[in-house]
Amino acid sequence: MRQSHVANVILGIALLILSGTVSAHWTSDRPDGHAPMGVMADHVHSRGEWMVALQHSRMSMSGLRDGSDWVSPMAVQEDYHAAPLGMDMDMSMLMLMYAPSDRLTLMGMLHHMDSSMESAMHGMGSSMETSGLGDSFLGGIYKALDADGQQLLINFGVSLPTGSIDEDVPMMGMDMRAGYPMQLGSGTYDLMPGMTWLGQGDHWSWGAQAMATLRLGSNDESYTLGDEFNLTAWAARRLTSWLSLSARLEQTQFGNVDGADPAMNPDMNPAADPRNQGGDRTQLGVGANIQFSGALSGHRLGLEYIEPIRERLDGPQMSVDSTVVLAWELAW
Ligand SMILES: [Cu+2]
Repeated sequence: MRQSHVANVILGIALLILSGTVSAHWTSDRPDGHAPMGVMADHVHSRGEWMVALQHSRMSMSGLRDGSDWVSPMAVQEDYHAAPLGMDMDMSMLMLMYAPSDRLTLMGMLHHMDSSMESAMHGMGSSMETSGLGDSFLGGIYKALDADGQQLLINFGVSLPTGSIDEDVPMMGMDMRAGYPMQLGSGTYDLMPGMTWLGQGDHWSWGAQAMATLRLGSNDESYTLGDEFNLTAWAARRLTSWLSLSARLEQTQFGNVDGADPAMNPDMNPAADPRNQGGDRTQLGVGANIQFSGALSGHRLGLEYIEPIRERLDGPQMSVDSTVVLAWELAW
């Protein structure tokens, strides 16, 4: 499988860096002590420490792919009434972390979603919007190993179905159920197990994380979103005491919808077709982390820009152009 090649290359690079310089003890007290902002649950805190974070991300999509090939909206409208042209998904996140011990950090996340999608239908354009509370997350990070400038973390948690899955949008004078990507949540409790490996040298740091999203049962609209598997690896260079730059590779695999929402017409739009939701995507991210000191000690800012370098989509399905993640963090 192609993705295991990617994983091997990433691990190979990481091991090369590792064999060079390793500092005595891993510390989060440097700008690259937190992973690039697109990586969640990448670090633990010291006993009694709290952290709050606000994050905003925007994923922009345009164009349609079937497999890796582009498909025109005209061709899609031979099989569907409408063809999606593009979509923007804005996600705001509020996160709280607390460490009851040096080994265990607990975390919770709330999300707010804002999505808009443009479609072409019989030569006319239409747009729809959905907005509201997304799914929530409760979980933790357990520090299993901490030696030789490296840490091994065990991630665990559950995504709670607080996001709506019955968002309707007006279309041609009627209220119609918006497609799967426009819904605000999964509608199911989702287990999110994972593992994170971190390493640090004098000027470099690196890490890798594997994370799964496993959907339990089916939701109130009689379907289950596909499981997701995410593998990412990064390297960061500390340029000054307050600034680091990062590069990151990410491989994501996501399954098709099992079952179907009876309120959606799968012939209407590929976004409402349960067979057109799966695929896999390889992405490259570049980012910057800033750690403040003095009067602003405890504050951090981070920015990451992520772009696909390869997509294979069960299509026709909208292709991702880019994702931008901006975050502010405060620990005390
Ligand atoms: Cu934190």
